[in-house]
Amino acid sequence: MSKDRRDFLKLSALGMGAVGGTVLTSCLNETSTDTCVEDKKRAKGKPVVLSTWNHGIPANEAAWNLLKAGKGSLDAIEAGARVVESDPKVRTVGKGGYPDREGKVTLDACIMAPDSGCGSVAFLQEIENPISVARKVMEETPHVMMVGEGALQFALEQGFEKTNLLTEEAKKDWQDWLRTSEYKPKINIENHDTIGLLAIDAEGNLSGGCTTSGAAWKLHGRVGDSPIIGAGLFLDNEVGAACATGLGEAVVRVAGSAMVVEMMRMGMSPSEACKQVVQRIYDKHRDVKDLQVGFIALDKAGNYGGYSLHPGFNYAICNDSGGNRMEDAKSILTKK
Ligand code: SD4
Repeated sequence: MSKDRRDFLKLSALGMGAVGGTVLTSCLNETSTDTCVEDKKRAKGKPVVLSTWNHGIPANEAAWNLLKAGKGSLDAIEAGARVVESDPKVRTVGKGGYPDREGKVTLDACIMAPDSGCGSVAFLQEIENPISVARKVMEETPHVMMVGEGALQFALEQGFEKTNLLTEEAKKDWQDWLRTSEYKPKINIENHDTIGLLAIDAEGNLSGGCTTSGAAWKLHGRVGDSPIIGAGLFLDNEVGAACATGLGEAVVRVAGSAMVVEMMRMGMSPSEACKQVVQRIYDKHRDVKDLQVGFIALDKAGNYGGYSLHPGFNYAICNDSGGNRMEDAKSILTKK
């Protein structure tokens, strides 16, 4: 890395520290201030981690181990996401993820911290753990989002190594797909889609992450909702956190995760807030036969929930009261 670039990154990161380090303590009005203080008390000392789909179980386990050891929610989120990114059997995240129609695996990820600091990478190739690159973007640069070649260059400068993300199994499926080359996103792909994770630590602080290889067989260069702060992931440490899975184009149209958090701010429970946003997506799309979206949300008090458009979406929840287990989300549509 050139000296100029190194100095720029260092100085800018210092500048960000000053802004990002500000602890958000205010609530909207006097009444909600009381509520926030109350909720903080209840959440303190009671970590929770919540993740999308079945691969949420191993992700939660890694995150939980750190939370129980007293680590912050941001470290827990990164650790949980990395487990799934590095699992070559998962076809929708990281190494082993399905490629685009040109046979290239391109990854999208973002992370968000309790102080509303955030980092994101999109259209990143040949790097196994984009969640960690996203964290570096947040911590080492003045930026929020880096894409493509620039993001890869940054990752290499930060010490990440190039790796082949296209496994033989994923390549074979891609070659089978090439025979028809029909682009039709499948809903609930093999029941293990994008991983979105939300956590609250023993201090009552929220963090979140989202990481994916995106829609299988997408156009080369396509980016979904997952790395977009406000769409695939959003949190406000005074209120709660939310993340999305499913067809990213539909989630982006309604600023999905930000909307879920705002609905919680207005007083809705996590699952009611998720339901409202799924309903909004439903109302805006004429044909929802092949459209799946799902949200999970966690509020400041440690309450959680999820909702999807079609049945089939589930999430992994881990807390002191019930251990690490799967729960089915409710859906707006029912099985025919
Ligand atoms: C995307 N939301 O790229 C991601 C992928 C996903 O179910 O979650 N698919 O649109």
